[in-house]
Amino acid sequence: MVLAACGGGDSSNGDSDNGDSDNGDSDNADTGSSAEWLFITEETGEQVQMAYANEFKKRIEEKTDGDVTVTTYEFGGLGTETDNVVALQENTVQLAVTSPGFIGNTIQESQIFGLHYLFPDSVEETHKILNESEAINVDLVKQYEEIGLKPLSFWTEGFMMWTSNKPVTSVADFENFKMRIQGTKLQEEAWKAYGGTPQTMSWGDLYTGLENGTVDGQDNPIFFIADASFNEVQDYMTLSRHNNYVATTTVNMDWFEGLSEDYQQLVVETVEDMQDWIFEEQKSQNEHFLEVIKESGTEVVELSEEELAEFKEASMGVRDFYREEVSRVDGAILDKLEQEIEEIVGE
Ligand code: 6CS
Repeated sequence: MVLAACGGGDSSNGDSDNGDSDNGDSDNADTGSSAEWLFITEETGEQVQMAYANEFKKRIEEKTDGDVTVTTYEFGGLGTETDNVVALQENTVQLAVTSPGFIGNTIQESQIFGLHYLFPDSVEETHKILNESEAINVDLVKQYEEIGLKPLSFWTEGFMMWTSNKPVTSVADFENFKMRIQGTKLQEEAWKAYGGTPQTMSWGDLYTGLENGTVDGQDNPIFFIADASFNEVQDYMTLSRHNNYVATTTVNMDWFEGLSEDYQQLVVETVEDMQDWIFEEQKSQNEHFLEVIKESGTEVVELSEEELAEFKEASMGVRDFYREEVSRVDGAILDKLEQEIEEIVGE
């Protein structure tokens, strides 16, 4: 393997013919012959997940002096977000950025990230928790490994905010509010706890769904709301910070274990090094797009301490639902994570 810092190339968004590719199996890695690794995300253009995949591509291709080509695929390149999970399990792609809202029906425990107000009101502290938590990086990882997937890192795409066509600042405002969800039962329960009516929808259909009133609102990080132009069809964005959008860099386990030790180390090190890089990337995109939304005329609403407290209180019962109806380990991962969060926030 060559680890010289030269070469590299432009990102390709899934436009290569991968029919003849070998996927970096150990033989190729050992002999140094060329390999192609396919990397799928749930986003498009320069959105955070694609920025991540293209940065990973750049770093790997540079470090292997072009012996490995990483081909990145945008959302839709291989089907829906849930098709991405199947493609990863079947090794049709080797790497993916996955979200709990889509992989949560396959790995129940990952729905933990759908719990509102679980993480602190600081994206920096959330970054630290995602990097250091044993509950996440050891216990939750085991749940993925049981079905042949290996998460290499968990990282935030930023706070989630809800949008609407009327001000939504109290639990009562959610009564009969048709809220778009990605599709897990935890997400369903989370909005029902406020009196809302959750409705599953792919983000590819969401702009139209909001425009024609099939749904009344949605939640996402700021960069995504603006880049997908949801603000064009929503009058209000509430800085609800009810959740952090946690993305997971995930690989097919058999593929990863088939790589030479050098290549395994290269992948792990690159992903580790990218944790701070992606943190800064999401931060800058979210800051930039907040201004874009303000300028677009969509009203940005702050919640008072009292309003926030009402939502937090209403959300707490969903943790019991997670423990009793979702978790396969009786909520043990949540118990540990809550403790770790308390320790980190108290530092
Ligand atoms: O709302 C969604 O479904 C999309 N949101 C983000 C931030 N990334 C991908 C996902 O599919």
